[in-house]
Amino acid sequence: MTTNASSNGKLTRKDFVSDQEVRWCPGCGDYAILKAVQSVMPEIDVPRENIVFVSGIGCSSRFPYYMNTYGMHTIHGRAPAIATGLKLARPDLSVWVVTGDGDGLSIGGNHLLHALRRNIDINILLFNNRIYGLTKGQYSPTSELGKINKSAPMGSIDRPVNPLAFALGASATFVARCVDVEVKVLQSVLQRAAAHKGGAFIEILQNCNVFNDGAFVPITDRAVRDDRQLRLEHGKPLLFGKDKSRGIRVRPDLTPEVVEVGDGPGQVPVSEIAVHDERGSAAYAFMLAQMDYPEFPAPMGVLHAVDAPAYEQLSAAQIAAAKQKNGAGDLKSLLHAGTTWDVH
Ligand SMILES: Cc1ncc(C[n+]2csc(CCOP(=O)(O)OP(=O)(O)O)c2C)c(N)n1
Ligand code: SF4
Repeated sequence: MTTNASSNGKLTRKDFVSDQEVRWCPGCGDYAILKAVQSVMPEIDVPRENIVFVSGIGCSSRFPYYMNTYGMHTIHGRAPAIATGLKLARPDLSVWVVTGDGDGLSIGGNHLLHALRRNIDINILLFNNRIYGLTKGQYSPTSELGKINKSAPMGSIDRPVNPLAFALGASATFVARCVDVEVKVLQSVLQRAAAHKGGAFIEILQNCNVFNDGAFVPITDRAVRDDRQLRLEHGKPLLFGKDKSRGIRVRPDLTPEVVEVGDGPGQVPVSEIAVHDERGSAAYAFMLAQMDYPEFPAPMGVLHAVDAPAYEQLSAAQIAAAKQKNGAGDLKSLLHAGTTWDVH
């Protein structure tokens, strides 16, 4: 890898573009995500040689080839485990996991769960296209009930996983959702994830225009997205719609309801609209995660961002304490400390 910074010494997006031919289908949402990630890398203030992208298997998992950083294209579903080991061994690295809904939530669900609950300081980007792209259109853990495709000719009877609720259920300390082509929001959330000390989970709604085209159009289409997305901003009321004329009121039992905002008859004053708190309870974040179109607008942005000790820090502190108590240790003498056998 060569460092070819621009004349003022600052890296630009182009410095993060690799020399590999991008092999995604024309029109795939992965291109927009790649561009957004490449643009954010110069901003995260980490030397390029300290950035690593780790992926599993899937179209999305080709990502590390296209980043001019270090990278590992590993085995199906195991990127979180590899990234965990890497971050433990080299806490100075900025480690990014790129995974698909199949890779991360099916075969890799267990690995994703443990990476999140441990709060290891890695950034996990889950590209959710609600289908298996690489293997040509089988249903995935996020496919909708009743979805008809190659592996469910009569419609899927699996209840889908909600990735945000999954991450919150694993006690993730940073949970967000973005859309592939809504680049500004995506970039700002990527920056927030990079700055977060602990595990960051971002679900990115990604269009697979070949096997599941338009899966998110009802909430991402430009003409309707203001009415169907709830853009979360810390400290701001949960308002939506082009003119912010609707909002979310939350009952004491955390049941949300959509209301018309205003001072007229049947309307609710803005003071009664819930104010977004990224640092709020997990129950509040779950409430947001469960909100879905058409009953509710779909929340976008950072749902939850709280502080907790990162796994690699706890691990390093424990190793230091053990060394102080017992000395540096000697692996060979440890291995030979008990009864040993020679196996022939
Ligand atoms: C152990 C193993 N099982 C199954 C597969 C086949 N396989 C490759 S990618 C994939 C799923 C890809 O879907 P997703 O993670 O959603 O990524 P996408 O291609 O949609 O980006 C599967 C089942 C494999 N490569 N290895
Ligand atoms: S199959 Fe779908 S997800 Fe894979 S590259 Fe093509 S459009 Fe993208």
